Amino acid sequence: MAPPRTGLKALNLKHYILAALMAILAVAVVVTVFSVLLSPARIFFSVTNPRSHLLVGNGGANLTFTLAANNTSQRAAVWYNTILVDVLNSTVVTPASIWTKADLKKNATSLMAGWQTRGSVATVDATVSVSRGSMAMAFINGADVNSSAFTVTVTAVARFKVGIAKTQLYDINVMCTPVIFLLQNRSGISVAASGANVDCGPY
Ligand SMILES: *[C@@H]1O[C@H](CO)[C@@H](O)[C@H](O)[C@H]1NC(C)=O
Ligand SMILES: *[C@@H]1O[C@H](CO)[C@@H](O)[C@H](O)[C@H]1NC(C)=O
Ligand SMILES: *[C@@H]1O[C@H](CO)[C@@H](O)[C@H](O)[C@H]1NC(C)=O
Ligand SMILES: *[C@@H]1O[C@H](CO)[C@@H](O)[C@H](O)[C@H]1NC(C)=O
Ligand SMILES: *[C@@H]1O[C@H](CO)[C@@H](O)[C@H](O)[C@H]1NC(C)=O
Ligand SMILES: *[C@@H]1O[C@H](CO)[C@@H](O)[C@H](O)[C@H]1NC(C)=O
Ligand SMILES: CC(=O)N[C@H]1CO[C@H](CO)[C@@H](O)[C@@H]1O
Repeated sequence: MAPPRTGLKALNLKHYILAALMAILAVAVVVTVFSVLLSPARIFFSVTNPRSHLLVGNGGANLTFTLAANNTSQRAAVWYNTILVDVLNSTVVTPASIWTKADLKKNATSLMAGWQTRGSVATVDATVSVSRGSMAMAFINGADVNSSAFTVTVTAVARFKVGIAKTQLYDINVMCTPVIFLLQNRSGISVAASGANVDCGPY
């Protein structure tokens, strides 16, 4: 009975060594994957279709745009825990800048609906209501919305996923400027064009 037992022991030992080696390899692979991956998992935000409508009822205006996020990573999916979007009444962030929070239209196909797959572009529609008489009216500042340039900021918290491995939460802060919310209508003038799309960058 002794020899088979020895054989078994030897076999077990081999298994242990193999298992240990594989564990080390697996850890090495995971570490490499993450250190190489985290920087390429870059998300490029842009403001598309910026436009404004004057409101007849209250003399204010609605600023609308679509925020697009291009996940250029070929390996990592991204999930947004929170996304906050603000519009500033200037192209620079100064103490005099007026900030207004944009409402994001969340639905089953928007940017915030779930995991954004690798190498894909996802969008969410945003609206800012500027009403006459409020501080927010300083946005328009008596000037033509056509010629006023604004800044959109995006503050997000996101998690990345490679295979089944998920990362911790990361902060994303980008600024898109100058954004011109091209006026769509005034006194019966109806304009189809939107302002130019604007790429966002870190700030
Ligand atoms: C303006 O925006 C508000 C809130 O975002 C919305 O309820 C309203 O319907 C919009 N009005 C027009 C004319 O687009
Ligand atoms: C997203 O990024 C990729 C890679 O840089 C690029 O080829 C593609 O055109 C971008 N998509 C959009 C809609 O900008
Ligand atoms: C933004 O609003 C503030 C406060 O009303 C004002 O002082 C400033 O001039 C405005 N900026 C622009 C570019 O209109
Ligand atoms: C959902 O949101 C996306 C992006 O904001 C928009 O393109 C789409 O039309 C919306 N779908 C519905 C059903 O509202
Ligand atoms: C705003 O700009 C558009 C495009 O240049 C133009 O067609 C439109 O008449 C302008 N609106 C006003 C009120 O000037
Ligand atoms: C501009 O368009 C909005 C929404 O389409 C509408 O509610 C508003 O009455 C229009 N304003 C003028 C001056 O035509
Ligand atoms: C719209 C958009 O997301 N464009 C970006 C796509 O990714 C490249 C880099 O891979 C950027 O240069 C673009 O600005």
